[in-house]
Amino acid sequence: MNYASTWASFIASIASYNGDLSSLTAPPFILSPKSLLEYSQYWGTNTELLLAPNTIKDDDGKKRKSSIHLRRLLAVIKWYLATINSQYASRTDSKHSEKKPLNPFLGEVFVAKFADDTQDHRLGETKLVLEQVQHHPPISAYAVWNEKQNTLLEGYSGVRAFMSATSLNVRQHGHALLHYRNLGEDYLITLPPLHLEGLIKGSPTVELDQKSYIQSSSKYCAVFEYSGRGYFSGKSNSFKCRIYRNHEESLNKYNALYTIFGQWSGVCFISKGSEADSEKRKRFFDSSKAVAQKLIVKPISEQHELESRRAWKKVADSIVQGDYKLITKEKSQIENEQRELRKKEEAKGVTWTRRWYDEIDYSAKDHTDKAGMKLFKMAHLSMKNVPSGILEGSSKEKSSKTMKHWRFNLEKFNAEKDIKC
Ligand code: 0T9
Repeated sequence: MNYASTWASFIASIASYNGDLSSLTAPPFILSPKSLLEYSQYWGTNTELLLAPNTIKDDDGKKRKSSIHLRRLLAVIKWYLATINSQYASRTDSKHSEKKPLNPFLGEVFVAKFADDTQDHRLGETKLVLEQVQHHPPISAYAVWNEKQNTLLEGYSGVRAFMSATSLNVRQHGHALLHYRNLGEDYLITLPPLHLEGLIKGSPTVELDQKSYIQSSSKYCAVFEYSGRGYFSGKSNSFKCRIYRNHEESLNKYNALYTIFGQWSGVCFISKGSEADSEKRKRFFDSSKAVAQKLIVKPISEQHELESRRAWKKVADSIVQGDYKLITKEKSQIENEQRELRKKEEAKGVTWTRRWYDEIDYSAKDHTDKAGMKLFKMAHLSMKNVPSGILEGSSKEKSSKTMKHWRFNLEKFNAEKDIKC
């Protein structure tokens, strides 16, 4: 079969797709040799911007009208724009085409460091700690930790995909929490829905949809609205972000202090008030120019057998070679090993121990994440296990009763003996 007809029959097969992406047998040229777990690394790519709020202090510069908390939120938004560009756009190859990642196994880990190539080493060491905490449905947990600046980004994400007539729609479960411990400031970040465009022509790209939120513990909040080609501006990756003093004011867009607008993968502008004012706008940020820190990963020969690139090496090599039989053989081996492990656990009545993450239950009185919970309450976001960014009281909330969320356990990570960044 030639390329075009293989692709056409693959597209036909996903039209009748049942909800479980791992069950799709995609042609080898659309397979990525990377594990989906690795995709969470991009939360830390723009390290310098992530750490920038730490340098916004009361005494910097002249007396300013805007509050220090507002200025920090604006800095967080710059980082957020850079990170979503890294996560959803600039990560892909020159053709900007998505490929189907490997389905991470339970207990798979990926650890690395972001290089600090500043002259004065002002950033300090930033560690990346990823762990697959659930296989079915899949959930990846992530942490980006900078000890010197006492700054931690932690979160988790699990995707659910639904096929429509022309695109693959994806909802994410999970969220991120950003802690600037020296500032005593925390942020809650929700994960936007997305869809894949260009499936039929064979070059799938991500477009973000609907809304997402950033809630600061200082009460300031930001509401993002995403749109693709031909909605707000005719450009792909368009967004509008309105900034409010607090959640209550965000219920009426005319309360917006500022509106940021443009492309999250490129240039965007800021204007005062609730509208995207193209006459009074100022340039705000250009994601395509954001500095990306290099990720330093240990050579495979030094990796533990649970580390992504070591565990998947044979599969990855066969994907690069495009050897379909070998891909299937190597993949089945990993899948069978996993099935055996689960059977043994079941027989012993035990479950897999998560290495560095704990599942916290927000419905338990004595849970240990009061700071995170406070942000959910401030933003009036649902704390239940529903898609990210669902508001409290929404009809979609009824689909879940539990409130379980994955949190990074720094003590466990520091006590780790076998797997080092
Ligand atoms: C979390 C990110 C996520 C993961 C990926 C949808 C997608 C899997 C999830 C949401 C990261 O923080 C950000 C970026 C890209 C998302 C992926 C893009 C993509 O195509 C895959 C899906 C599962 C597929 O592989 C579909 C197969 C397709 C390429 C061929 C039909």
